[in-house]
Amino acid sequence: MTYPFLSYSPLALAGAASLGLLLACSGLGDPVIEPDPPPAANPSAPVFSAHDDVTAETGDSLAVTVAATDPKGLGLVYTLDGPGALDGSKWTWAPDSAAAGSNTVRIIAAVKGHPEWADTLTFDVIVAGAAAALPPPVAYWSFDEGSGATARDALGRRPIALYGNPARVNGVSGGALRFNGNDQYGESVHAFPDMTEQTLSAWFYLDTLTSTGTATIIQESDGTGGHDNELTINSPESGYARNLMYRTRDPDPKGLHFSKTTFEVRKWYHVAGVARGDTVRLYVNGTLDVTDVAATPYNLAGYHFRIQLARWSDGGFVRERKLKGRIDEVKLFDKALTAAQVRAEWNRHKTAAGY
Ligand SMILES: [Ca+2]
Ligand SMILES: [Ca+2]
Repeated sequence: MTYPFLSYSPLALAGAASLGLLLACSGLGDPVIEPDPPPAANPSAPVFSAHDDVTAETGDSLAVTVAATDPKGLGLVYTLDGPGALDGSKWTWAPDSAAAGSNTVRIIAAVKGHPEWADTLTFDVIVAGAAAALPPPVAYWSFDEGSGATARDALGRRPIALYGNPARVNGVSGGALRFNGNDQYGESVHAFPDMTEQTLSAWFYLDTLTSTGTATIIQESDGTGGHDNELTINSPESGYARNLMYRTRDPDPKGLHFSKTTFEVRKWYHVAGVARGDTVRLYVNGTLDVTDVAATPYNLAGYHFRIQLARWSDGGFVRERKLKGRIDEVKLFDKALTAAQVRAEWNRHKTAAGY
């Protein structure tokens, strides 16, 4: 008996709806005062699908089509609040240098004759370029002090003590540190802050390879095996390609992220590890290299040990991984930089880096 009931129920509903319409029509002559339903609840109102933020360089020509639904086929009118131009539902913009930074674009779709039936789509366009706006870092070691046994943090919170007197040399911007891969490294009693998003950005130059090959640029550990946060250059001597390893604080292998790009000695490179939610992106020389997506968000918080520079150490669990070469302009952000923002960091120093 259940089956016929279910089969006929749509017809029953349609009949009820038609009856309701007839009853409403029959009452047209009577004054009926009812409150307007909120626009979002109106089934005739359009609905935009979500749209991600957009990144661009100055000089790019952007074109984004953002059609909303038209549930009743009544026709939509699109209007724009923000930069660029709108032709129907197609938004275009060629940002110049004055637009560098974050720009809010708002597009409204309204039903013709019913402007109160509308939906609004908002997205951000981050424009890179010479004056691209990066968020403030939470730590920034420029190595521009010129002398002394401390690598100064521009934010003042996380100075790194230097051991073995690493050389002060020219970097991609001002000074850099050159480590001998033996007894020279940096260590801070301070740690990274807990983060929900992260970008670890650094420039490095390998002079030669050490006996084990693997060379850590910067690392912050948790005092026990695994679960560290680091940028390390792997090596064939240790069974890897000579690629970048960016680690989030997750158990292996979830925490391990490897670049496709491999590196040569005696060249400057820029690398960035970016984590936000369930997505990690690695960038090499301003270009997206790898995207890793996990089933659950990556971890960037937890128990912290000390920051290491040019070596790897996890308290009593020391593997060294000393770097023989140069490190410059190391920056830690508690934001996931956009592709355009990473590219801006690359563009800023690539000429001095020999590109
Ligand atoms: Ca520098
Ligand atoms: Ca650890």
